[in-house]
Amino acid sequence: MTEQTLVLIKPDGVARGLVGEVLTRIERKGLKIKALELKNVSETLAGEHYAEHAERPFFGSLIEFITSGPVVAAVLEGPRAIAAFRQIAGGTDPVEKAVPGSIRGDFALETQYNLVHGSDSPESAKREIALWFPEHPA
Ligand code: RTP
Ligand code: MG
Repeated sequence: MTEQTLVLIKPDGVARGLVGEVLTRIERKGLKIKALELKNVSETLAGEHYAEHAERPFFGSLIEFITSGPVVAAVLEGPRAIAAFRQIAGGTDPVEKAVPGSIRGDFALETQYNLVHGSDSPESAKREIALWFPEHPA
């Protein structure tokens, strides 16, 4: 089933010059880029994006990090796009969970600085696409 997912290359990925690397892996996997933009992230947008984590102890530093520099936001489309992107991203902890060969497994060391975000469900994808790309057709 064709799906869309919202992907972010977080500030660490942009700052480290890994945008091309991540987009190459997305395209090689077969996922189609439907929207793509470099964006500065306001605290409001960051807070809405990570609203599910508002009560977590790491929320403050997560918001500080995600607003620390530009991110690349993208809408990807393809069969099982949500799971497919999370597969190539790797698990949240880039050492304990992400396997070598995944984006996080290959390029990240710390959970906070794990380079990419991908929506985790169809409901999250719909909400996040509307948040990051209000003009994008539903
Ligand atoms: P994301 O939402 O960014 O795609 O990552 P995820 O689904 O793999 O992980 P999630 O549980 O949603 O956590 C969101 C982001 O918060 C940071 N985090 N820090 N210090 C910590 O223990 C911790 N736990 C999570 C990470 O940047 C994670 O990607
Ligand atoms: Mg998440």
